[in-house]
Amino acid sequence: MLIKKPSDIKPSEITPESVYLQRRRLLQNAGLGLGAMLLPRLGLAAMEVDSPVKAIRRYTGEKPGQMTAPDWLQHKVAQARPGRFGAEESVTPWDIVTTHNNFYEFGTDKSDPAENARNFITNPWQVEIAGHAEITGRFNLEDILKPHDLEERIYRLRCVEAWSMVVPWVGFPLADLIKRFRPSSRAKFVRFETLYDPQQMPGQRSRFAALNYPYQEGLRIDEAMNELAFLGVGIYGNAMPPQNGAPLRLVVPWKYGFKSIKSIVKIEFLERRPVGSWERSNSKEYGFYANVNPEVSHPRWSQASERRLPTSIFASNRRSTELFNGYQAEVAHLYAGMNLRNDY
Ligand SMILES: Nc1nc2c(c(=O)[nH]1)N[C@H]1C(S)=C(S)[C@@H](COP(=O)(O)O)O[C@H]1N2
Ligand SMILES: [Mo]
Repeated sequence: MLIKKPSDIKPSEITPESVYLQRRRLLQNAGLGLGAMLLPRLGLAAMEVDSPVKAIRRYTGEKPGQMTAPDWLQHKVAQARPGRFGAEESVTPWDIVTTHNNFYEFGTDKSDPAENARNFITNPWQVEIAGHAEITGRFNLEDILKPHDLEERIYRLRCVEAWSMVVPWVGFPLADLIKRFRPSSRAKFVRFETLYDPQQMPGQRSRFAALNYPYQEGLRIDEAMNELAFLGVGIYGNAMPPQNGAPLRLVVPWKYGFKSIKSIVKIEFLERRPVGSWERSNSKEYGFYANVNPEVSHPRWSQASERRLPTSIFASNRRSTELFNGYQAEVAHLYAGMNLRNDY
C-alpha cells in the first residue's frame, strides 16, 4: 500500500483534520489499524475524533516505558504537521520499529532495548550546548524544544548491518536548532553525546562492552545544516519510545544508522573532527562519514543490498541499496570532489 507523500499535500490541506487523516493512513499502513479498515464508515468517522496519541494507544495498548514521556511532550508530538519528506514505500510496522533496535547501552541483542529500557527515565531531561557558539549552557528539554514546531517525516533507515526500515519520525530540522545557538566561524563540526548512566544502562556496566561510553557521534557542520538532518522526538505520532532513543535523537537518513545517535544530552561545536564511538572501536569498519554506499563494502560483508524489515522465512525482502540511501538529490553536493571509497 502506498502512502501519499507529505510533499504531495497542499499547504491548504494541512489542517488538524488532515493530520489525523494522515495518521490514520499511517496506522492502516502499519497494519495497526486493520480493524479500523474493516469498520463501517460510521465507525471510521467516530475514530477521527481520537487524538493520534490516543489512537496509537487504542491499537497497540500502552507500550512499556512510554508513560515516562511528560504530557506536554506527548501533546506537542501529537500536534505535528505532515513534513516535506515522504517515502513511496510502506512504513515498517510499529511493532518492528519498537522491538528490533540497536541501543547497546541497553544490551546488544535486537530485543534487549525494548526490554531493558522499559523504565528508562527521560523526564526531566537536560541538553548541554557547548563549544564554539554564542549561546551555550545547559537547557531543559522543554526549552530546547519550545520554539520548534514539529513535523512528521517518513525516512528510510539503513543500518550498517544491512537491514533497513521506513520510519515515520516526528521532530524538527537540526539546522533550526543549530541556528538558535549561533555557532561561530570556528565551528566546523558538531559532536553529539548520549547519556552516561550505568545505573540505568546495563550495557555501560558490562566489562565486555563493545563500545566506549558515552556513545558519541559527529557531523560536519554543513552536513548538520542540511535540510534532511533531523532531531527526532517521536515516531508514529507518539513521543519517542525509550528503546528508540527518547527523548531526543538524531536522524540522518543518508548515513548508516549508527550515526543517528540516541538519547542526546550534549551537542558541542568543534573546530576539529570528532571521532564517533563506532569509528573509535574499529575505524576500518566504521568511518566518520558512514554515507550509505552500495559500492563500498564493509570489510566483512557487502553493502550492495539490504533486507527491508519485516522479513520472514518466506520473504527475505532483499532490495538493492542506493547511494546515500536514495537521498542523492538532497546530499550528493556535500561530497562533491571527495573520493567516497577513501572517505567512507
Ligand atoms: N546511543 C546510541 N545510539 C545509537 C545506537 C546505540 O547503540 N547507542 N545504535 C545506532 C544504530 S547501529 C542504529 S541502526 C540506530 C537504530 O535505531 P532504532 O533502534 O531506532 O531503529 O540507532 C543508532 N543510535
Ligand atoms: Mo546500525
